Amino acid sequence: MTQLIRQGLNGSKPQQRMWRVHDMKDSYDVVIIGGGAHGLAAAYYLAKHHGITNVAVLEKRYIGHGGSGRNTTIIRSNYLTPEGVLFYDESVKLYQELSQDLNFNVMFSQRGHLTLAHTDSAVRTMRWRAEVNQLQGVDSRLVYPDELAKICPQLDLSDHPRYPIMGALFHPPGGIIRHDAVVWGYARGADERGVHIHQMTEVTGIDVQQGKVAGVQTDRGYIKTGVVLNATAGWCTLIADMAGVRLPITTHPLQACVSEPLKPFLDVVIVSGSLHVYVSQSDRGELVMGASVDPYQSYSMDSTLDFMEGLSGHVLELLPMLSKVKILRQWAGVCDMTPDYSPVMGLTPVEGFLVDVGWGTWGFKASPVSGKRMAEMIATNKTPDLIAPFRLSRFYEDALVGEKGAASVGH
Ligand code: PYC
Repeated sequence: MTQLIRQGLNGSKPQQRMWRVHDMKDSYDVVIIGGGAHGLAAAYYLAKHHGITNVAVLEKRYIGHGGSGRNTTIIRSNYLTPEGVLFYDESVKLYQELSQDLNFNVMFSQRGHLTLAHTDSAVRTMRWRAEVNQLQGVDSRLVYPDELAKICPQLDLSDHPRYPIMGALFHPPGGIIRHDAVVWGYARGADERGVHIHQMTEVTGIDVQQGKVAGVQTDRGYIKTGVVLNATAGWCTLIADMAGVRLPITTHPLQACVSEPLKPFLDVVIVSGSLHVYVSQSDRGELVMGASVDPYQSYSMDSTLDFMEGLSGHVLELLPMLSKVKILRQWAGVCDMTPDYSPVMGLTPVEGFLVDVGWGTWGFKASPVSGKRMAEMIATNKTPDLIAPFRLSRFYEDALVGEKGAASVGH
């Protein structure tokens, strides 16, 4: 800060930019489509772990313009399936080291995560999740109102609400992070190692010849490449269509909002599947709140009054003392929903066309692990065990990874 003020006063040159602008080359070893946390993480780990640096990340707008800059920053690994728990656990561990790894503060606050249960069947699901989590070595347990009152005294634990709280899954390693910092940190780390980040560069076609990727057409010219990674989340089916690959994915808007800043009072993340809400307090004091995806398919990133009214009513059932708090802003992103609420990662029928998609409302928290494992897959040409359950072919093999019970809210 002092340095910034000094530079402002004496007119000296600003610090070096965090990532540079390059001319686009005619050819790259790997082209990653999508400059969100997933695409940038894959580029970073390709360069850092595998020495593959002739890589382009193509982003049609600015980096982090999609889900990475629009999510509600929750990190957790308290999933329902063993496959999901192991996968997200690696992500939490990578997030724990990320500030040091990137030499950039991503402000990961492991303040604990509560998934509330308001019905007998929700208590049963929380117990089930706790058992699966513990078997995989992940810290999660079922807590009842007496303990909940100590963890989060602000909650209305009385029998006044329509759906009184009966218990919760408590996951101490869960928390929140600064999502933009994750994007910027990965971008800087990838750029430092030689990756080219091309913003405002839209992919308009994928050149497939004899079943193999041969190149990518963009609005700035043609790039020759043998490997394309589709990391475009809500827009992933549009990109896959260009390669002739069909994905079992539909795109839905997901809305969120923040309140005016309040003095710090909430030091845990609260989620209620039955009420379809999640709330946390950011380091700036704003309450960050969201709900489930909109119940219609759309690429619209407009926000609606309907969402705001529904969300407010549900948040007030949990935290009635917020009734006078004002909303500062609201926004929307688009989510690539899969039938089993798990991602789709790895090979497709087109050689050289890989996917890191199907991230629905659970994608940001997987950025490090998906980046690391997709980079490993590109470098070794082998599917890492950790992501094998998420292969595209599971939809033809009757091997779905049913994760709906652990999606943060009811969809
Ligand atoms: O899965 O934790 C989650 C989540 C939070 C917001 C949307 N999804």
